[in-house]
Amino acid sequence: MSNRLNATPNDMRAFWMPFTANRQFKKEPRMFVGAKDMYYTTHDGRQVLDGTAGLWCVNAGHCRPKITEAIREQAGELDYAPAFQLGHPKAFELANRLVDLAPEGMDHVLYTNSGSESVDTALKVALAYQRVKGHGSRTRLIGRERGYHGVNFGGISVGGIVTNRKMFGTLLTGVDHMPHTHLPAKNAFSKGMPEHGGDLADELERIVTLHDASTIAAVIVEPVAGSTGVLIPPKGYLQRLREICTKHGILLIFDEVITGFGRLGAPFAAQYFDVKPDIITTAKGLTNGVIPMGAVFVTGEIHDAFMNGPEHLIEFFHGYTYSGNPIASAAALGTLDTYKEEGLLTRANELAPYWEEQLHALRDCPNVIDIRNIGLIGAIELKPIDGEPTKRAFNAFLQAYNDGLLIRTTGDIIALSPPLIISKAEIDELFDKLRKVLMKNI
Ligand code: PXG
Ligand code: PLP
Repeated sequence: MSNRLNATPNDMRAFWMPFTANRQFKKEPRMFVGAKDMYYTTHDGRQVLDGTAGLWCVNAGHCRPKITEAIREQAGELDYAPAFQLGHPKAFELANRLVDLAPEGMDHVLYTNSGSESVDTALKVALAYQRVKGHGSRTRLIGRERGYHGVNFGGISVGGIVTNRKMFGTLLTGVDHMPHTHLPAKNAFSKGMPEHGGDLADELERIVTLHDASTIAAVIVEPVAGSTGVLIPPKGYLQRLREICTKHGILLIFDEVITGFGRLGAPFAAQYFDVKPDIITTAKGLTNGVIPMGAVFVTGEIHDAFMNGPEHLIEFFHGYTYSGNPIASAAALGTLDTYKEEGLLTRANELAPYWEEQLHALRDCPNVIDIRNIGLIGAIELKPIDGEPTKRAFNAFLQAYNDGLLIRTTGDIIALSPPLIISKAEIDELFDKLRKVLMKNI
């Protein structure tokens, strides 16, 4: 108890915490004070198995030496370089390394500092691209119900989570949404890609007919929706979206903030599903979550369309003070080295069958109404408590935390996405702990 008093600040009022039940938290704080590999250390000295890679970002596990060292060295050598009209070598080295990992033809990257910034950057690139190509009437953006694309205005406009949108006015105009693909009545307890719902991609055709293709710039989707409760694309769905976009001259943006950097067993979901978008947004796993950084990948065709006009003029009026920040770039290089040395970007492939088996073994636990998985992602959907939606899953989160396991919940869904270094023994530990939680009267 004395530890806890030492580690917990006396006054926690000033920090208005993000996406947090602030009053509940401040009455009963949950603090991490250390981390190594698969485990966090809490303020009261307990080890907590990281079942979520932080917030889907610590793909190589915690406090990895190559990353820590790269940051330390860079901080002592070049701390900051202006991002506009000046450069530093590591940002270029990193961009080359990144395009080598990306699907063929995605030859250029723009840097950001988060997934939300990556999304807004991608939407702006798409609109500006249509304009420089002489298609200035293509101003509409199409998202999807239950999509999560971060919290900035562009991202919540194309996003489809009501609570993230309803307080914030009219948002971007000219946005439409496709239906989501979550069909529990047909697909519950699917392993991998569900059988039913591929035809929902044809809803895009309907939207195109309604607005006319000449008004639509881009479609943005998460290949696997994470935040909104792990919605896995039905068989054929992403291929069909690609066909419709190509047919109508609409850009397809994959938001790979969660799926990027090995979560499914390939560097990007685009490769895993063998569907090539025109733009990919990333963040999180790019630096192992350690330093804020994102990257937006675009095709050579998109990039080259901007490289016109007098050479002394800026080609694209967009960028951040910290785009390609030296310490972030160094952290990303250390991360890519770690991924490469340990084969982490394909490791989820090896683990997926065992992961799937252990996850689906929870099917007999009380209140479990669906289980789904892909790559090293799992979701367990719980029956909501009557009149108190979200409470059962939140109770599970609190119980798991107390029992030494970090899980993530959204609505009444438990999402699991451990670091890609997890061992089979740690997978066993994760599901043993989770089973005990689910067996309690939560
Ligand atoms: N796009 C997608 C697909 C995301 O999942 C963002 C954009 C925004 O990224 P930033 O870096 O601005 O947060 C995300 C982020 C969760 C959870 O538990 C998911 C995210 C963030 C925090 C928690 O599901 N996704
Ligand atoms: N870069 C990174 C970060 C990787 O993880 C990998 C493969 O996992 C690669 C590059 C490709 O490396 P190699 O040419 O050794 O297969």
